[in-house]
Amino acid sequence: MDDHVTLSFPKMLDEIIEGLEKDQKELPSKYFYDQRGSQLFEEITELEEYYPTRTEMRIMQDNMPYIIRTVGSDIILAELGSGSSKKTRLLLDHFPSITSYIPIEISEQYLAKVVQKLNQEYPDLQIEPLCTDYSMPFQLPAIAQPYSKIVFFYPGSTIGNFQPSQAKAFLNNLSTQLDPGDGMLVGVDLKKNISVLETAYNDRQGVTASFNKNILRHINRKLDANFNLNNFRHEAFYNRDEGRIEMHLVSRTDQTVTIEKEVFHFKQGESIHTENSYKYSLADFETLVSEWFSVEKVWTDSDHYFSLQYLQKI
Ligand code: AVI
Repeated sequence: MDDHVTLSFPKMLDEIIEGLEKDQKELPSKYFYDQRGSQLFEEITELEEYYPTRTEMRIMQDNMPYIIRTVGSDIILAELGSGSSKKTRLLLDHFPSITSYIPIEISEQYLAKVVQKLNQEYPDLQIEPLCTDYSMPFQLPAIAQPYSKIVFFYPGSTIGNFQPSQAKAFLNNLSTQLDPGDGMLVGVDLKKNISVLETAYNDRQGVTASFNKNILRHINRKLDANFNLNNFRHEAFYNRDEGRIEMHLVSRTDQTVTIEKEVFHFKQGESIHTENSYKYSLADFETLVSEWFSVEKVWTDSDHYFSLQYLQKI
């Protein structure tokens, strides 16, 4: 029922085996997001400790007229990883000049549900959903209606889940779809006090821990695998040298796990690295994007925890 992520079975198996064969075992963080994982992530966004979502929403609410003026009119808005499109509604409600909306989402089910709802709520909006793994090269659907520019919307600092080299490959891929003058509205989490960061990924209720462990549950369900979730504990810490929060699952004991007849050994205390969440300074982010985009405008909150940035294709 909840075959949420529409990736082919052999690809998933290959990626997982490749990650677990490394000296520092790792798993691709996209496999957090089956139906349960997407729900847990929604719960994370509501947690008191997890500041990014509400801070970004607040930045959008506080600066909406300015954002509209900067982004321009008659645009095609293409949202990467549209999920529940909560933040998009904020744009759609204030931006009558969005002529078409392209939600891009890996999860077919999520996408179908959201499109159905948006069609009811915004009957005049042309919606062209695209179901794809946007971390791989993809092509935007052709839009018949006239428009002035294409703007990618990439909120939530999901760009921080790429390593900088991956982020560059991703930006390069996006830029092939854009003409000079097109743009991107992107949420970027900023460097800050380490305790604020570590608290955000170690919430008291343990929702982030469940989200982290869900990657193992997802693998058990999709593949013939036998991870015992109780034998792993959640760990999240800020790696100052790399400028990122790292999430790991640490083996509580010496154990073996079988995935489709492949056997993996875990020593007590050995970890699987499951996610990176990079935190940028404004200058570092500008450097990261500079080959393809100029930073036209940056909006932040009063604590400078988070930024929403408008980038223009050069
Ligand atoms: C989706 N992404 C931006 C989240 C983040 O903060 O890196 C995923 C997440 N991981 C743990 N909590 C939230």
